[in-house]
Amino acid sequence: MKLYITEGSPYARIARVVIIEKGFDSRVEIITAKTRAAGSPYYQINPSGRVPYLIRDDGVALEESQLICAYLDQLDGQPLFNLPTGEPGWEARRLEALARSLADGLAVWSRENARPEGERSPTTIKHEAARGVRMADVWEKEINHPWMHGTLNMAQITLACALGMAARNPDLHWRPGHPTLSTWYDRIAARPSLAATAPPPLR
Ligand SMILES: N[C@@H](CCC(=O)N[C@@H](CS)C(=O)NCC(=O)O)C(=O)O
Repeated sequence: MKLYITEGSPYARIARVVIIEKGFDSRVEIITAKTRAAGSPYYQINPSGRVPYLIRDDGVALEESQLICAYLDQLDGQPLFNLPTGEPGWEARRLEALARSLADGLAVWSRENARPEGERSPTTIKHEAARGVRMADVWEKEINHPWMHGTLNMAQITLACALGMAARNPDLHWRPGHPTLSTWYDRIAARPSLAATAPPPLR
């Protein structure tokens, strides 16, 4: 299989973490794509131009990190990330969605930062920065939820990849005022799958 990524994409990182956690490193070739560039050869491979993008062994290709992770997880018949039934399952989905909401906002902010200086929207950046603060406040409380502790799950991976975006955004400071979240993050960030996929700081 082939997984197209960019080093800074939190969504691609989620898929990469799952690949490592599943022990699929040798089954999936990781390829860095050139995204957001006119005429990129990557558009011949994935017309949407987005990452992550998984090309399965049978040639079928999948977009969307949640779909890619769900596919990879069931591949060996020993899923790691199945959800509990009933109310605990809804809690798990709620927390994953909340983590994804944080990632989505921070991704918009990063995208804005990546534009040429004269094309950046201060309004969008202000809006996403304020959303980021509100979401970090929410997570400072939610991080005590039992689903965010113990056996690794998709909500934990998604939140860790969202918070890890601070490495690529010099204006994102989610730690101050959020000591419980900071302690949680430091623990999960040390996990080999997360350490191996940490986004390199912007040059
Ligand atoms: N909902 C998608 C989001 C994927 C996404 O937005 N990827 C960004 C990188 S963080 C991308 O490929 N952007 C390239 C572009 O917009 O052309 C997922 O979960 O996979």
